[in-house]
Amino acid sequence: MDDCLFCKIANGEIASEFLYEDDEFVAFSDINPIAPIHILIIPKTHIASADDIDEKNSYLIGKIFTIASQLAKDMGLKKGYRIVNNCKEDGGQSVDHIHFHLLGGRQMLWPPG
Ligand code: IU
Repeated sequence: MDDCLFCKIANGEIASEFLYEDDEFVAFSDINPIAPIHILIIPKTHIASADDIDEKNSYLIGKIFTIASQLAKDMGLKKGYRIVNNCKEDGGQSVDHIHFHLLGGRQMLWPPG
């Protein structure tokens, strides 16, 4: 999508250091980290939110969790981590290109705000 920030990061229009990249995904550090490790994993294709997951694209979600697990190992998150997806306005989504937060390096709290 032309005016999507994360599409521009994914296609290289906006320079970013990728911690992971393959044909379908990129992962990069969040610009405003809320944990010692805070990585965003996004598909290169534009999907607005989790609300737009359907039978055709749902395979991407499994791949995202596989990438998160590998990144967590790479980052040494042996004690665990959290994967978060915020969906639409009430879910706290601020960038309308589906993304999963990989958070680690501190004790996570529950419930989230
Ligand atoms: P959210 O789930 O939509 O709220 O998460 C969006 C994240 O994107 C948030 O943690 C921002 O700090 C992050 N982010 C970024 O990493 N780079 C940017 O240029 C912008 C937002 I705008």
